[in-house]
Amino acid sequence: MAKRWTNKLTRSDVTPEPIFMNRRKLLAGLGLGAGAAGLGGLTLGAMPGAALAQDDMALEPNAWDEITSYCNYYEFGTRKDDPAQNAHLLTTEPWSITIDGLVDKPGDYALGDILSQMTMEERIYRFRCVEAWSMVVPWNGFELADLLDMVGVKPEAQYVAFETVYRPEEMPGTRYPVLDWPYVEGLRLDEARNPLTLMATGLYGKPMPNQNGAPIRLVVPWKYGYKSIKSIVRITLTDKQPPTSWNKAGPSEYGFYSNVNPEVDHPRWSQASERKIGGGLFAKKVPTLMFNGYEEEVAALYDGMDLKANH
Ligand SMILES: Nc1nc2c(c(=O)[nH]1)N[C@H]1C(S)=C(S)[C@@H](COP(=O)(O)O)O[C@H]1N2
Ligand SMILES: [Mo]
Repeated sequence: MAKRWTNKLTRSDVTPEPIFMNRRKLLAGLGLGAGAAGLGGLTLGAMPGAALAQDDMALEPNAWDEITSYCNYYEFGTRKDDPAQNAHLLTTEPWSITIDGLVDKPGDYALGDILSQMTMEERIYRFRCVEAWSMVVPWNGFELADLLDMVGVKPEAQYVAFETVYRPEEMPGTRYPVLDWPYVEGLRLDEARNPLTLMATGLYGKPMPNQNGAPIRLVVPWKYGYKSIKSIVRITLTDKQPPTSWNKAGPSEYGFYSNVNPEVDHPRWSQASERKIGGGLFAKKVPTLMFNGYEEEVAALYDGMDLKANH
């Protein structure tokens, strides 16, 4: 299969130094104090510092250590370093994905059988968390559209729902009701079929580390990071908009679409700029780009839509 989308990223310097930021305030709002949820770390608001021009958003991938040590994977804890500490507990072999709902060929598909039919690519994508930090990640994976074609999507299908594996015995973070487990996410079918939408199985040409969502996760680079659901065990085609974990946890703060948009602030913080992980605490505050820099590729999906109402 031909490569249908090409990166337009160029290189600039990025130096390593992780920072810590979490959703302590939201958790506090849910009645989960830092102690109750086992939280730690420092909550940083927008930091001072000159915003760089958008040309400086030209990108070099973050270091392996940055990508694999500064993670959000709440099933393994809410601190950024918890997943790297705890995710080794997750068994990722054997692995299969149940694909069901409005498809021609529903079933439990062994991951190896899926991969043998997919075209693997490297995609260097910007990755923008709703918490206003960002990285650049060299993913390995295949287009979700190819998997959907493999199983055959029925004409009535309008949405794709995803579910993360839920194994309390392997996931110490699920002792806490931070989210309603299992973690679930969803996309509109046309978003799922967009060539940018990736099912990722690796980083830097190596198998996906557990903390980053082994053995297979979604990557939707124009949306806030929480849409990129990890360790997927179920994909369901449906004609109804599926529930999503962060929307259930905070409906006024996290919508279904969750497109990166510098003009639509989070109710409690600005989304106009972001801190690049690896830039150091007081450097590299950069303006956030519409659709995280993928406007050309995805803006047409939302023609005529009120992006504030549909945040
Ligand atoms: N199952 C699951 N998927 C998840 C999350 C999570 O807590 N659980 N966190 C999300 C959030 S908020 C972000 S920013 C990204 C982080 O991906 P990374 O740790 O590989 O950078 O994963 C997303 N996918
Ligand atoms: Mo995130």
